[in-house]
Amino acid sequence: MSFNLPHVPKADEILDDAFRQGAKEAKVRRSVRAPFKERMRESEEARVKYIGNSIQSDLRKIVKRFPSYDQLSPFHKRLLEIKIDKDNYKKSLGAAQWCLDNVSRLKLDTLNHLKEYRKDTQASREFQGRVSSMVKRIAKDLDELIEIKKILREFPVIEDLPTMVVCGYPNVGKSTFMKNLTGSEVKIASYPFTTQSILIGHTNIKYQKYQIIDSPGLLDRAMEQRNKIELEAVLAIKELADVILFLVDPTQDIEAQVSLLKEVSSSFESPVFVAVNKADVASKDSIDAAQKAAASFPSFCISANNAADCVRVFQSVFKSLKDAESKN
Ligand SMILES: Nc1nc2c(ncn2[C@@H]2O[C@H](COP(=O)(O)OP(=O)(O)O)[C@@H](O)[C@H]2O)c(=O)[nH]1
Ligand SMILES: [Mg+2]
Repeated sequence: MSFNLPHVPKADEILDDAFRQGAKEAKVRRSVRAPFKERMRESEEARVKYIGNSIQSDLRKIVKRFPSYDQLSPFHKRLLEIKIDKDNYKKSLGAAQWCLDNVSRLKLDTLNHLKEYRKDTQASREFQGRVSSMVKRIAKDLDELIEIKKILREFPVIEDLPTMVVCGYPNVGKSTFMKNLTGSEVKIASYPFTTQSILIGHTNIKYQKYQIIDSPGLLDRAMEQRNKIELEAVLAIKELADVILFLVDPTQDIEAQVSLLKEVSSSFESPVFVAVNKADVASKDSIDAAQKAAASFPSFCISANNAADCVRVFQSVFKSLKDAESKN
């Protein structure tokens, strides 16, 4: 999901724009040929209408185009919560809605009043005072939305698709696996608030589209080495993973890798599959040792350099998920 977020003006900017437009339109009406009172009324009517419309248009864009918190995916909710208080977000959007509703109502009331009591241009002045204070009342909320927009704008684009998260030590072949599975079409998106990024790829099997995610720097080292923000980012990934594929490189330290494997599997609820990689170069002994160490997980033996191996593993993993689902 990527968001099409509007420009969020500050309170002063909203008012300056609105009053400038109102003044411009009022001036045009004042100079037409008509009795003085009639001109004044029409001029003030135009002012009220244009001030109201301008404020309404700014606020409507905000209310319509910012996603409501509840509409966000669990992944995006998590990411958002790393940085901001969700209640603040709800409150700020609520404040914009409140202001929009009140300005709209007051505009209609004032226009009716001006129609009915033709001489009373005082109503226009009152309108201007009241909308000013309404917009000023939400100044802090607008500032908050300006900050939230910066965060939302950087959110990685994640689709609601069956998703495999690939993890394992550095250099075990995760990127190679993704590249061969997706035909090199891997997008890089950054996490907001961390220096880390996530790699997102897609592949199709029998008309179903799948998403594959690698998060270098996050799921390739021990949890205690991660700072709080990185841990939160790990939790966000947790929301995305329908299944985890943990790659083990038997030519590297197996014990350390299996310890990470256990950590990952205990912090995620999703099922974990293991692929012992680099079968083309690793010794038979080391492959056996890796498979034995990971014996409590369903495992494969592959060479990620070989695209057919990658596809086979991917298909078997999702097939066994489907089989498990239909049994339940
Ligand atoms: N021989 C061999 N090399 C592999 C295999 N898979 C990956 N590699 C190599 O291992 C290195 C690290 O791979 P990469 O995909 O970047 O690992 P990542 O850090 O886990 O993403 C690269 O030089 C790859 O070419 C494999 O199955 N066989
Ligand atoms: Mg990589």
